[in-house]
Amino acid sequence: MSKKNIIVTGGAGFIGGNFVHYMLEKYADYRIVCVDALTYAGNLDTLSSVMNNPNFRFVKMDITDRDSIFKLFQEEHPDIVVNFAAESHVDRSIKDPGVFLRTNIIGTQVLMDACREFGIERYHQVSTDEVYGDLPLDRPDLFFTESTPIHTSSPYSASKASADLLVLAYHRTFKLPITISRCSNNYGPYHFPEKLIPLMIANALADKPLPVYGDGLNVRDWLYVKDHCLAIDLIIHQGRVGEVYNVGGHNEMTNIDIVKLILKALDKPESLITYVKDRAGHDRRYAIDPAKIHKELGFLPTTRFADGIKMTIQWYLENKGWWEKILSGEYQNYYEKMYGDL
Ligand code: NAD
Ligand code: TDX
Repeated sequence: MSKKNIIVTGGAGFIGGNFVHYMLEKYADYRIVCVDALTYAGNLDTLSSVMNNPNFRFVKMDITDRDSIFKLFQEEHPDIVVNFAAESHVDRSIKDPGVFLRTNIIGTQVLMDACREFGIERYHQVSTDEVYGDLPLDRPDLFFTESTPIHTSSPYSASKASADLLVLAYHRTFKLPITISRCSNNYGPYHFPEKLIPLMIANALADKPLPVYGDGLNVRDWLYVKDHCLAIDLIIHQGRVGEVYNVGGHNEMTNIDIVKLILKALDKPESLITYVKDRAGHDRRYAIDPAKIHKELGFLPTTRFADGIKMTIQWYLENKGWWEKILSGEYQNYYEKMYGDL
């Protein structure tokens, strides 16, 4: 495999951070340039072990800052761009949609304009299954395929879907060599503790109430983050230009079952479970049909949920410093606003 220079945006976040580690471990001769604005969700601690790696460069930069992004492309001439940078939390998009539109849509445009200007082998957009909206609980036979119509529920998913449409338009109109992946819910190390699994682990360890939205019966399709990294690795090297690939592993679980499993693993009582007001517009069920990526690229998840969740809980137990620092900082203001009356 020839040497590549890859710009990874959002690499100080959860999935982007895992992807940086994955790529540096797998490809000894690749150069990875991480571009991240270090918003509340970006954390340099996630990258501390690779900061001195000669194949790695970190650049603090906002993807909506056109001049700086163009200068960086001029300097780096990347072969591949993988865009993870995004505002990613649905609840925050309900409280304040503006920044979601700016980063998720305009940021995508800026990156693709830079790719057009300086040339690119591949621009990869990391999207989400949320662009398909949701499925009813009483139709377990239904799954999202790549041809399921876009039908978004939250400002977050609408911004991601808008970006996807823009990416497809740049391919058709400007022949930009793009691919898009739409993955189901990820879990694993470095997951910011505002999202379901790490939030429940952190609260259970602190004997705090576990806030479950609505009836707790909403279903998500969980994939271990390293398997998402593997899927993107396959797509950027072997995926067909212009194509969308769904990524998932057929692992549907209700929220309440996940919460109970975490409590059991940590030997904490179910009395900590507290049902709270439902999320506005709350999607009922996500379920990915991953047949295309399996058939075309041979993708199959390598980590079963039973193992992945154990490894994840263990990681949070062994890396308290990583998440306790977050809980003591700016995130705490958000938590107060979101769950203050608990
Ligand atoms: P995250 O919130 O943990 O990380 C996002 C990163 O992007 C942070 O490091 C943040 O600092 C950075 N960022 C935000 N705005 C920026 C800007 N304007 N310029 C530069 N950097 C900026 O998110 P995540 O969960 O790792 O998600 C990564 C991507 O994967 C997102 O595009 C998300 O839509 C998608 N996705 C996530 C999931 C999931 O389960 N978490 C599932 C499918 C798809
Ligand atoms: O406190 C909570 N209580 C609760 O019941 C939180 C934070 C969540 N939930 C529920 C809402 C969802 O049904 O748990 C489920 C998962 O919630 P999140 O972790 O917020 O994830 P979700 O909304 O499913 O979106 C995630 O997957 C798709 C990512 O955050 C997105 O970035 C990705 O696109």
